[in-house]
Amino acid sequence: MKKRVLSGIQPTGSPHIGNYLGALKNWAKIQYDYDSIYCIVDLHAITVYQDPAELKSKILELAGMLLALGIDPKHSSLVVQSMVPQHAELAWMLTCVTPLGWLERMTQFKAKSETADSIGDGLLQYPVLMAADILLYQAHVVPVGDDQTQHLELARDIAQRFNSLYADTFTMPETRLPTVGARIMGLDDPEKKMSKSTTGAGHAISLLDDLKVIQKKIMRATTDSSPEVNFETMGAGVKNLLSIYQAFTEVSDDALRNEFSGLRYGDLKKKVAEAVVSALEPIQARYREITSDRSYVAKVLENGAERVTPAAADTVEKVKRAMGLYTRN
Ligand code: AQP
Repeated sequence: MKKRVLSGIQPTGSPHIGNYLGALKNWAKIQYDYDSIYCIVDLHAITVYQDPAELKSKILELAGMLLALGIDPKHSSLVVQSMVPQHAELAWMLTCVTPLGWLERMTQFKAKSETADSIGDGLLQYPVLMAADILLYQAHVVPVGDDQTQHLELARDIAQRFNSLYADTFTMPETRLPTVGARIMGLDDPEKKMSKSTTGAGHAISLLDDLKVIQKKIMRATTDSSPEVNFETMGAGVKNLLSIYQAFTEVSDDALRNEFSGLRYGDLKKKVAEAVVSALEPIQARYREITSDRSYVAKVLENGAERVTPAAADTVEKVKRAMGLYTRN
């Protein structure tokens, strides 16, 4: 039997090249080697306020984008998290075995709660819900960007704690990071992770950005005071641009060095822009085609939820039994 892969993305903002290179690119690549479940995690999105009308259309748009990126609904289950109620059900049960201190230590919680005006409980519980997403399907492999490593460790800790407290119930998930592009940084500030929720016109490249806008953003990206690429001394901005190029083109380290050593920053940026534009152009065309029929996208999501529900229900039943909750048989 094939091993199971599970990963998710929030329908917040517009997916950017960080999401793509850190996670989404791999989803399509590995889908035929695994029993694949890819989740649009709308329950995670509402840990911060979302405009209700916008959220619903963002879910459909994101589903369209995942299909445009090559997720094949014949092989992979594309699932909206809130359409499978067992995600929330299991999250509550796992909340009850998770020490508060584990959650307060999460760096993403600390960072988000420092900038938010008021902190909802959902923001603290976010990693427990993520653990539930993964453990619900007994996933073996979870392909994510580097920013999710700590949450994945927590998911394993929660699984281990549950297994030893009650009964051996959960499979231990393994984190799968890409070798290049695991953390793409903001173009305007290469010290900060590229993020959907960070505002600023020059920060992120959305997968749906106009191709001319993409070129402009890259040409304006922050570099450093040196005029040309030096692999020994380069700063974070140049390093980030080279990572973007390498992740898009999949050239080897040696080929990258040969191609870019001594190149002036203007030429480096032109090459990066060309690589990004030529990869995103066909994706955008597929996206337009797919989303011209919203009923097709909605049908894919219905089928996805239907396909995964038996596995989700099976795990919740096991957890209930293990915890001594009332079950019908
Ligand atoms: N900058 C990044 N570089 C590499 N991978 C990244 N990911 C996110 N940002 C980068 C990976 O993309 C997947 C989906 O991310 P998400 O939408 O679930 O949440 P996130 O990590 O919180 O992404 P954002 O863009 O920063 O969203 P907001 O601003 O809404 O919080 C994950 O696998 C993630 O690792």
